[in-house]
Amino acid sequence: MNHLHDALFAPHQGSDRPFLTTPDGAALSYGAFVDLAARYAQAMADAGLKPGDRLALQLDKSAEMLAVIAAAIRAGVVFLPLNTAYTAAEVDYFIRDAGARMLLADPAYAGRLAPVAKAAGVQLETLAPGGAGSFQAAATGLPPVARAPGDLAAFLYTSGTTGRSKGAMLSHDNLLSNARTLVDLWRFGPEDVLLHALPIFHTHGLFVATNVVLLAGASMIFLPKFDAREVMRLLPQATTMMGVPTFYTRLLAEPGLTPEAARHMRLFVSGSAPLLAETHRDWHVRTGHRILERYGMTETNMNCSNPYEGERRPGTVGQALPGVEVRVCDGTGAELPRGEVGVLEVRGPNVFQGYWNMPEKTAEELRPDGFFITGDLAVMGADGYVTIVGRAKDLVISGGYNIYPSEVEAEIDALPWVLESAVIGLPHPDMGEAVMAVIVPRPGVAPDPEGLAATLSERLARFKLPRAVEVVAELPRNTMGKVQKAALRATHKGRFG
Ligand code: MCA
Ligand code: AMP
Repeated sequence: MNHLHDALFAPHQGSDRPFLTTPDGAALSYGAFVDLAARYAQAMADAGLKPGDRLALQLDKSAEMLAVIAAAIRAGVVFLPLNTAYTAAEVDYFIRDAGARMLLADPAYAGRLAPVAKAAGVQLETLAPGGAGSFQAAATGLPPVARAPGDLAAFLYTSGTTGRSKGAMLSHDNLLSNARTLVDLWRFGPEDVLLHALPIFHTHGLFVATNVVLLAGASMIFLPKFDAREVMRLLPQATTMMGVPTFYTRLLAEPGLTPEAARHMRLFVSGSAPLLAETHRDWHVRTGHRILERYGMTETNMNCSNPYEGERRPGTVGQALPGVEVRVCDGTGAELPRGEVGVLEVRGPNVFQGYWNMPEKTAEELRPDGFFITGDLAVMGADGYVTIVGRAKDLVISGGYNIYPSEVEAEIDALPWVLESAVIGLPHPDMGEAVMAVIVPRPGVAPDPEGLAATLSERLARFKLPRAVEVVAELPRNTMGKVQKAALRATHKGRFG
């Protein structure tokens, strides 16, 4: 048996039913998808990839990318999907840390990735829609390789508040158990058509959206990226959509968003960042639908959800999923009474297996009793509804992407004109939060705030770049000498409107 393959892919073998359609109307059947995955799996084996080897992917969103992921699962190869915005310097870290054997990239990225792949001793291959690229499906398929529920399926990299990015190890059952719960809870079935506009290198677009579709035998309209007009055009053909809050705020700006336009829809899901209660209410007024907000993390998949039937309470992330335990604790892991604010901890079959090659980091965040410390500050009501009220971790979430201030500060501090810096997240009408850098220049060296973004973009993905920069004489500090980011956020809070 291959735990994930048997549940997600095997039932669809030979099926003519549509798995996905693209905006131009082209359709890929489930049978063709499973067949392609089997042949990519054979190509992986032919290339020398063995069960347990790591395969890094920096690919534009496509059906082929999904087939490669299905192939890795079939072949027992551990895949690590990487944001296409990552620079060569960022990819360099991931392929070395994961000990990747192969890096499969879009041809457009191969040029910049070739030097880092070579230096790291990682085989670089290209994949392109339509079968172009050096990595080609084999003529025949590989039989599924046996994988137990606890075997590793994927590494997803996530940063901590300090230090290096960590590879969260997710097992076959972490992914499958969560997808099963969501299909059930959100009532997904074969008649559903999911409008898929999320990227597929993160949990939301890949493990939540795609795995739920596969498990339910539903189909999806697969958009290369989110585009409000395109979503409006295709909405009448869909029954469900999953998105980050920015999707919903941008769609609210579309005059065509009416109950009529959303008539075929049965469910809108939001997550990855806080959905303002105001957006929830505006959406209801405009469409007649109440957005279902849920809460998750890379390390845990989904933890909490508002109900399908019952009250979808604006500003809350609902209750713990069936089979998942959540508790609000003080810093020691002692549970606090309902109504008190503390750190949210989670336990269940969804919780990851630890960080790759980082036993100390794993021990810091996973308690001996199996609870994972999320770093999110929350309060739980008497009825179990959870409200996320803040973050104990220094993290900015912009348009659903995580940006770790410590990583951006380290790059800024390395510049010759900078003495020190503080990177903060400020409210932003479109992205929820956006990044600002407050910089103290080195005495006697001319500051160059205008050139900052261009310099940083050589090393950092563009979504991490500060959208505002302020040069100051000194940073506010408390008596312990620690930079007071809350004070900085208060000073600059209106910066992005
Ligand atoms: C793009 N840019 C951004 C972001 N996206 N800047 C800050 N934050 C962002 N999220 C920058 C680009 O670098 C570019 O800058 C400029 O904005 C325009 O780029 P474009 O690609 O056109 O942007 P967009 O199409 O407007 O994208 C915004 C977006 C997208 C639709 C909100 O970021 C998106 O699809 N986000 C979803 C992220 C997601 O799936 N998160 C789930 C993570 P320049 O001009 O300088 O080059 S999983 C997770 O968090 C957990 C597990 C969970 O609970 O789900
Ligand atoms: P990631 O590291 O990409 O998995 O991001 C996980 C983080 O996203 C969580 O720890 C939360 O801070 C945040 N998050 C996800 N869903 C929600 C939500 N519905 N409301 C508030 N924050 C959320």
